[in-house]
Amino acid sequence: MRLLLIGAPGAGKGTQAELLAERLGITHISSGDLLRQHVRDSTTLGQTIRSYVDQGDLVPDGVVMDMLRKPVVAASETGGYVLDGIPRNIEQARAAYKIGLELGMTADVALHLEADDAELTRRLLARAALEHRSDDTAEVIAQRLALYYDVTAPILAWYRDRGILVSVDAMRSAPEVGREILAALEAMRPFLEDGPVRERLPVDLTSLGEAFGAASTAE
Ligand code: B4P
Repeated sequence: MRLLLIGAPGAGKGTQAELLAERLGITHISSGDLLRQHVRDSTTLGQTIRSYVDQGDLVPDGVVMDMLRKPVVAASETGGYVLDGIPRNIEQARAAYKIGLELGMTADVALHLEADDAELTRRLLARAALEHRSDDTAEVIAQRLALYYDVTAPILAWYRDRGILVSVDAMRSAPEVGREILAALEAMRPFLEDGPVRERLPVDLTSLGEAFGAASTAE
């Protein structure tokens, strides 16, 4: 299973990616973690990266895409990946597709996590109190959200046209969102294994929250 996670900052990409990687036995690749590791290691590249991340700007595409190939190659050993944070714009979407084609590992599903701005901001400010990430300040969060709508959200249409987009209501608790994603992937599995990509239709689960979450309480 090869998955992409797309969502605004705070939508739960990192949270769901961890859960999916564990449940499906696939490799979690997080662009944010890879970038922050460079900053922590104080590499020359890390100093450049820091200036972008701290201001809530996107790190240049070349830097991000150069980091991607090695972990995707490594992921072939686990039989799949969940890519969290890439792509962030159409250039990255095309570049990731190209790398996937070269390695025979293009994404099966692009999962779109949907949540409103008030909830996104609330979550990121709550995380700021715990983790002190340099980019979780009110001002930088506003900049990251604006950038998401400006350059990231438009790529959803590209995945919708390719027939691999699945949209999920991410306003509920993390376990509920995770359960819904896993149920959707399970239902799609035979189709993913056998069906030609071009014949797939986009799936929108955002209005099915009650059906998936109503009977369960947060874990
Ligand atoms: P990321 O590390 O990707 O950070 P993020 O967008 O904030 O998402 P994250 O995965 O951390 O948060 P999540 O929603 O899981 O990027 C950081 C920066 O790196 C970017 O701003 C950019 O500068 C750079 N960057 C990364 N990728 C790049 C790329 N491809 N190109 C260029 N630059 C790039 O969780 C947020 C909080 O919400 C957590 O505290 C979590 O516990 C909580 N939460 C999650 N789900 C919840 C739920 N359902 N209910 C309640 N709380 C929930």
